[in-house]
Amino acid sequence: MVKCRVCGGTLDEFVDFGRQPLSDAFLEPGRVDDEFFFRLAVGMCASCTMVQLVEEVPRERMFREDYPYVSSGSAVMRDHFESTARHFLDTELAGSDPFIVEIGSNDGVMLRAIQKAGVRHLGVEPSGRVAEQARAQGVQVRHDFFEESSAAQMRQEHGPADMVYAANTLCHIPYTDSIFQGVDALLTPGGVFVFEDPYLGEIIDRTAFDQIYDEHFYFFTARSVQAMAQRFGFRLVDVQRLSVHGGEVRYTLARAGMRTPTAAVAELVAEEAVKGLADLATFERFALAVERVREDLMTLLRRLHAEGSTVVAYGATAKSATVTNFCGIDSDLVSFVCDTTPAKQGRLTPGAHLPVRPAEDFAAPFPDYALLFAWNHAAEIMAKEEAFHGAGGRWILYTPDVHVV
Ligand code: DWN
Ligand code: SAH
Ligand code: ZN
Repeated sequence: MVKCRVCGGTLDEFVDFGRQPLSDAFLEPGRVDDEFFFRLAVGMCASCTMVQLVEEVPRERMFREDYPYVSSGSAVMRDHFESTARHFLDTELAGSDPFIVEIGSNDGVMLRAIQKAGVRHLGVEPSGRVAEQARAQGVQVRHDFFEESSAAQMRQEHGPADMVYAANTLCHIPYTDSIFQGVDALLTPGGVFVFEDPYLGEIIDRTAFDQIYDEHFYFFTARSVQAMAQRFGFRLVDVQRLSVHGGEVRYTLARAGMRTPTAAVAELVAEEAVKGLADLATFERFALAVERVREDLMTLLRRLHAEGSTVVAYGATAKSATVTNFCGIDSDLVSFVCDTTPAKQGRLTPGAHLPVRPAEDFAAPFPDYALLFAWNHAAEIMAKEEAFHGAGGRWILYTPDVHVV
C-alpha cells in the first residue's frame, strides 16, 4: 500500500504511464544503454486529497550538476519573473533591510531583479550549472538542496527572512515535512511562504497529462495546500491564478493567526468542490481522456508519416518525455526536436531517443508539421515562427485534445 508523502494516508492510484525515464536526462548519442527508468503513476490521498506520484525518484538523479533546464529561455517567463520581483519589492519586501530566500532559483531569472534593487537575497539551488549562471550575474546562491538542515544554517548565517519563495519547485519536492520545518526556521514571525506551481484544475481541464513526469511529484489544489499548510502550523491566506506554464496558482502561506485569509481562498476551494477536484471519479475520467489523446495523436502521426509529410517537434521539454514514451513516438514519426537550450542540443531525448537540434534547424527547411511540445509557450513561439505558418506549415497540439492549427 502506497502512503501519502504529506500525511501518511492511503493513496488511490488513478493513472499509470508505465516505465518512464528521467525527463531531463538528455543523452549523449553514444550512451543510450544506461538510462534510469521508474514507474510513473499518480494517485490521490484518501485523507488529505493531495494528488502525487506513487514512486519517488532520488533527488540527486534529477537535480545534478548538468541539469539542463534554464528558466530564462522564454521571454514571457523572463517578464513574468521580473514583474513578480517588482511586486515583492513593493509588498513583502518594502520594510527596512528586507531579506528573501528563493528555493530553486535556477539561473537567477527572478532574483537578478531583486539583486539589482540592492535587496538582500539568497537563492538555494542544487543544480550546479544553473546556480553558476545565476552567480555570474551577481545573484547570491547557496549550491544546495533546501531542507531543514540547510535552512537552519541559512538562518544562522543570514538571520530571518521576510519571505521564502519557490516557483515551479515546491511541487518537485516530496519531503514536505523537512521543507516546512526549514521554512519555519527561516521566516520572521510575520513572514510569508509563497509558491507557484501548475494547478491541478488546469491539468484536468486541459488533459495536460504531460505535466506528469519524474520532477513533478505533487499536483496542488487550494484544498490540498490548505490541508498541508495546516499540518505544519501554517495557513493558506491567499491564492492567485497565473497564466504561465499552462495555468498555475500562486499560494501565500502565513503562520497560523498572523493574517486573515482573502476571499479568493474560500472562492477557489468552493470552485474546486464543484469541479470535483477531490473526487476519484474526476481523475478516472481524466485517465480515459489521456488514452483518447494518445490514440488520436498516434493515428495522426502515423497518417502523416504514411502520406510522406515531414514532422518535427518544437521544444525539448521535460513534459515531452511523458508524451513520447507513453504514446510511443519514435524518430520515424518525428524526425527531430528543435530547442534553443545549448545543453540539450546534439543529445537524444530520454527514452524515445529523438535527436535534439538547434532552433535554427527548424527553418532549414521548414517541415510540413510541427508538434508543439512547448505548448505552454504557444503564443510566444507561434509569434516567433510566423514565417512557418505563413509558408503553409501547421502546428500539431495535443491539449486539451489533438488538433492542427
Ligand atoms: O517545472 C519545470 C519547468 C519550470 O521547467 C521543470 N521541472 C522543468 C521544466 O519543464 P519543461 O522542460 O517542460 O519547461 P518548458 O518551459 O515548457 O520548456 C520549454 C523548452 O522549449 C525549453 O527547452 C526551451 C525551449 N524553447 C525553445 O526552444 N524556443 C522555449 C521557447 C519559449 C522557444 O521559443
Ligand atoms: N524557479 C525556476 C526553476 C524551476 S525548475 C522557474 O520557475 O523557472 C526546478 C528547480 O528546482 C531546479 O532548478 C532544481 O534544481 C531545483 N530544486 C529541486 N529540488 C530542490 C530543493 N530541495 N531545494 C532547492 N531547489 C531545488
Ligand atoms: Zn495525505
